[in-house]
Amino acid sequence: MKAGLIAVIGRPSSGKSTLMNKICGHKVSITAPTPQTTRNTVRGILSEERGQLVFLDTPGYHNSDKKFNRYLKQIAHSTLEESDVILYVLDPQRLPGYEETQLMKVLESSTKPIITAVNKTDLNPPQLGEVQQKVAEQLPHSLIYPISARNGFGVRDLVAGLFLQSPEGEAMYPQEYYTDQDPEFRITEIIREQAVNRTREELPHAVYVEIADMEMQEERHLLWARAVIFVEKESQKGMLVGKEGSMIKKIRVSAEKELRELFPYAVKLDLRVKVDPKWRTRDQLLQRLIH
Ligand SMILES: Nc1nc2c(ncn2[C@@H]2O[C@H](COP(=O)(O)OP(=O)(O)OP(=O)(O)O)[C@@H](O)[C@H]2O)c(=O)[nH]1
Ligand SMILES: [Mg+2]
Repeated sequence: MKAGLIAVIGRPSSGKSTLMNKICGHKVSITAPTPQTTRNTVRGILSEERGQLVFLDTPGYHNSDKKFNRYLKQIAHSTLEESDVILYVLDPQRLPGYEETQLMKVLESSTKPIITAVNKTDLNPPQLGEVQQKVAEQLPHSLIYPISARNGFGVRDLVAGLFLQSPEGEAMYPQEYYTDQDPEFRITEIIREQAVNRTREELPHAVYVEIADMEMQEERHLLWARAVIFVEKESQKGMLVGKEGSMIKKIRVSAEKELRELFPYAVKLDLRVKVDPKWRTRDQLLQRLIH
């Protein structure tokens, strides 16, 4: 039996979370067109007769001096250390620039086997061949798979490659598990996904969701949760609440619908929006974001 811990690494928006969800067959990690959607390392699990692969979906690596980004970067590095195989995901819509090249240098310096997924082939990127060539030059030991996390092209072969590179071992999780996240974290993530995908540009990085209160109502077979969506500015609050509360209602209804699919019981949400200009720099909060 194989048992592999797979670190999913790549630049923001390369499609790491989409790919992990596709492989695990469930929505494990939230996705959005905006960069830096994933903030914590999220685990997704694939159990098969061949063995078990545990994926560590990491936040997109960003070469920046900002405090927030440093935290994210740190996770990418510590994840590399603890994994058996690196799954490097790359978006071939543009040729590797400075950040991509720097990232490849970090990967090349690691002793772990690397598998590269050149993603988004469904978009027929004209530079696909050139990108693959660059990867082959910079990561000479990596196997390269052109794939589409969106439509599943090439994903079976990629998974076979990951099993091959993984060591022998015992399963780390029971067969029926596909993630290790607790319900509280999943609820905050689904709310954040709705908030980020339903609003524009300015908002995605400014949103932080926290559960203020939660109660399992056994007799009604539902979980009730009050969640606070923190934003940095008053204007962002206005955007999230919407005209006469129309936006926050949309976010609530669609998050409840998503959560109904994820949990064996209904989830009823009470959403509040608060302004906290400092949430991003408060270390205590950041620590909680990471763990
Ligand atoms: N066309 C196409 N779009 C994709 C594919 N994979 C991912 N995307 C889109 O790319 C965007 C980013 O995807 P994510 O999975 O959130 O990317 P990520 O690498 O996890 O991003 P961060 O968490 O921010 O680092 C989303 O809009 C996805 O729908 C693909 O194979 N084809
Ligand atoms: Mg992600």
